[in-house]
Amino acid sequence: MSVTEPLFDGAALSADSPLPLYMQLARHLKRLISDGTLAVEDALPAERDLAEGFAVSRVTVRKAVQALVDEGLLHQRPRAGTFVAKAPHVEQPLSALTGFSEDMRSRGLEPSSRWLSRTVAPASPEEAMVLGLALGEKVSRLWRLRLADEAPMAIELSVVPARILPDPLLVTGSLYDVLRGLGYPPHRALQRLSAGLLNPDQAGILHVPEGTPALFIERRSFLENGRPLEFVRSQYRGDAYDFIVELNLNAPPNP
Ligand code: 16G
Repeated sequence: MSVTEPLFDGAALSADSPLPLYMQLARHLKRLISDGTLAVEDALPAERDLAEGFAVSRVTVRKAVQALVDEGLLHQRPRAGTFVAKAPHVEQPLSALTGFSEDMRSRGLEPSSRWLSRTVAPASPEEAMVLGLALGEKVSRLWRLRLADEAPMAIELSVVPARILPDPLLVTGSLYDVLRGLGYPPHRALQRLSAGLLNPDQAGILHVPEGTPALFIERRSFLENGRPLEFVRSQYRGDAYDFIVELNLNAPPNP
């Protein structure tokens, strides 16, 4: 499908803005992807039409499109054009305790993260209860957008006792690698999955339309000695993930 009319919004770009025109155009196209005007696999109009429609140069259009290709939001097919990219589709077994980075690498996808925030602060009553902390004890909170091959996959808020992870800045790539390096490898986890719809903020961060179905996952991980290690709340794009469970006859009941 090809989209034209609602795309060319004369007010979207302003010569008075301090933001370069190509960034304004990229931001506008991003918004059209987030609000569903441009859906997955929609073709972008030709470079020439975009340049005319927005009254900018073709170089500006090229730079804006390239920025979105680099972010994984658009992809280009030789001789066919530029299309809204689909998130990679991942099938994830629920029985293995692995981290996002290793999961993506094992599928040949390059994991990355964008920080939404990272703080050290006293645990909330809920965090203190889940992580078995005394009131006032500190936690490191890592709120990240997780990407695979530059495509947004999930939003994840990981909370770890500060006495285990004193500084979230230690985490530049994989949290689990850092925890293992500090001598705190995750040993066991409990996970709760539920279905839901992304709120406008979450949808904006994941670059999908508001109300897109998602999987909400809570994970509590423990050390070998049974002490709580992390409490994670995440929202996974429903179109990007299948979670697979193996069922065995006569398996022992859950603890
Ligand atoms: C996964 C885990 C999350 C963990 C993260 C570590 C689920 C639902 N969650 O996303 O609990 O904190 O991996 O990933 O699987 P990292 O080592 O790449 O930072």
